[in-house]
Amino acid sequence: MTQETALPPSLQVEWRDEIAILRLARPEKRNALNDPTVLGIGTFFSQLPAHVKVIVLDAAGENFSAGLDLSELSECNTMEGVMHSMMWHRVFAQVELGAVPVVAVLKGAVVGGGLELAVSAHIRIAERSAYYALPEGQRGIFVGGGASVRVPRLIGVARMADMMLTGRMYNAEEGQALGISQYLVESGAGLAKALDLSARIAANSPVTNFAVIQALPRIAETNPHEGFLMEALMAAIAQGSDEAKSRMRAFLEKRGKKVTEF
Ligand code: 1HE
Repeated sequence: MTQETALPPSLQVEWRDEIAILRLARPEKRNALNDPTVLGIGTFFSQLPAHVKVIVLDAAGENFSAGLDLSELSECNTMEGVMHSMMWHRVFAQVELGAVPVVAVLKGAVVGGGLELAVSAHIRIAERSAYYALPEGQRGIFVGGGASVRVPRLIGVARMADMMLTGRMYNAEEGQALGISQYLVESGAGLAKALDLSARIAANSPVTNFAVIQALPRIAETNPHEGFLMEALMAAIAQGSDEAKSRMRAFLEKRGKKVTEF
């Protein structure tokens, strides 16, 4: 596949067997997200080769992303504004509810639309330089890339409201304590950690990874009545797979790893 030729210069891809690294590559503009970049992320996710099992979302330079490219804020009318926001929603839904798990490496500015992209990933590794902000409040706009849905899942409505109303920022340590990131590493160590975790994720059964990214968030947000049924159906599908059977047999025959050895 010649996917890289279809992507804008603000995106780079590195293929490492089962792991694909998608890198925001516009450091001179702090990886601000212009339309070609957002659409390019969508193109990347929609053309993912079947052998790829994990995506690492990385960024060139010192910052993950300074959010929406403010130079592109044109005088669009209301409907164009709605459609633009929905374009971001579509692309970030491809990140969150695509075929494979996504591991994001966060550093420096993770702000506005940059935070919206980050929270669409499944695992977030923060380097100590990372900081989080939603400056939409101060710019006279509102979030439009899914933050009102995904950020409160992690930190609650009250904290997000505080970020937007007062311009409050959280540093990497605070973000880790609040649950924005699942891992906190030294500056420069994020990609290595992401590749290490990605190798573990790639070693899982694809059915389990599918269930975790597709079924788990839906079950968690639906009413328990339907959630329990969805869980039971997903559990039966996973257990019935050949891969699950051979993994369980391997453990019972002392060939599989113990939990403490993973
Ligand atoms: C940009 C952008 C951008 C930098 N759009 N060009 N996002 C924001 O409100 C954040 C705006 N950016 C900043 O506050 C700062 O750039 C940073 C704190 C992130 C980094 O500061 P610094 O000192 O490292 O860089 P800089 O000198 O401010 O910026 C370097 C260049 O990047 C400069 O361009 P240059 O041509 O003068 O070199 C900046 O103009 C450019 N740049 N950030 C465009 N965001 C779907 S709705 C989502 C809504 C939002 O995301 S709103 C939040 C927007």
